[in-house]
Amino acid sequence: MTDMLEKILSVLPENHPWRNTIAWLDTVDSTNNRAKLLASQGAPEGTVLIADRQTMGRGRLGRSFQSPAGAGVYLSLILRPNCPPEKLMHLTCAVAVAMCDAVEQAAGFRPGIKWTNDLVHQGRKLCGILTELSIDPATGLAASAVLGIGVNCCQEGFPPELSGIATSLSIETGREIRRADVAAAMIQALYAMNQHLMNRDSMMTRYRQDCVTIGREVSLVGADQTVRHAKALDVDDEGALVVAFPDGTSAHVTSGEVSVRGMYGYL
Ligand code: BT5
Repeated sequence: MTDMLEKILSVLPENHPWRNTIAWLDTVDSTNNRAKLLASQGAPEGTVLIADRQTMGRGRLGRSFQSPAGAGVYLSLILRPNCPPEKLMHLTCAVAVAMCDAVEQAAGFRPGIKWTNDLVHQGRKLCGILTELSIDPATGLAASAVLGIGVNCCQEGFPPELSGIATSLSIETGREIRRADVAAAMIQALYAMNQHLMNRDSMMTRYRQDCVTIGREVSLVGADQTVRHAKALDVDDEGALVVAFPDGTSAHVTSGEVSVRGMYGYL
């Protein structure tokens, strides 16, 4: 499988600054687990791990991300922000916009973003993002950020539990998708995002343009599984969803507090 790495490098520009810090893994429990370990051992910014398959691909809040062999790009990137974590509230949103750029580049269509971190097309999910920060206890700064992204590329179908909610780039385009093209586009989009990461306002403006949740009636599912109905009005500059409740009150809710479901389905 090292020829996958060769294929990715053959698509990346020859002078790309992260060329020498990309690794391809045949099987791993989770590229985010491996990247967090490497980050704790001092791996530099721009370290990229890509796996053919994950045995324990992770989503948020203990959920899993199905990562079968040969089907997707399962990628984790290490950044070294070294800034107060409050300055990174928009990071997951910035990654989502970058992944819209990457999909557009590699597959020729621009997906939407289901708040906060799912890329969707025609109402189905084709990419999930899991961002994990590590804070240096001595300085209180974010010593590393591991950005984990899974993109469904070549699946022609999904197991029953995902068949109503998941899709892939090949299903959506009706053509063969080369994972190396997708991976290279992701790396380039993430590099560009990192260059402009502190330009929060323009990142969030782009996020709002891609976010398909704004304007919808949604169900907010709390950690305790309580459900509240609301209308999604906007996304604030820190990535929180601004919602209005039927009683006329409004709130800014974060992805740590609630998940969003559509009133009549996944979106
Ligand atoms: C996510 O969580 O969608 C974040 C997924 C991040 C995966 C990447 S892969 C590389 C890196 N290494 C890791 O271990 N993780 C990252 P969440 O929003 O919690 O969504 C999880 C839910 O998505 C599950 O409960 C399923 O309903 C659904 N799901 C699982 N696998 C899927 C898939 N392959 N495609 C679409 N939906 C999926």
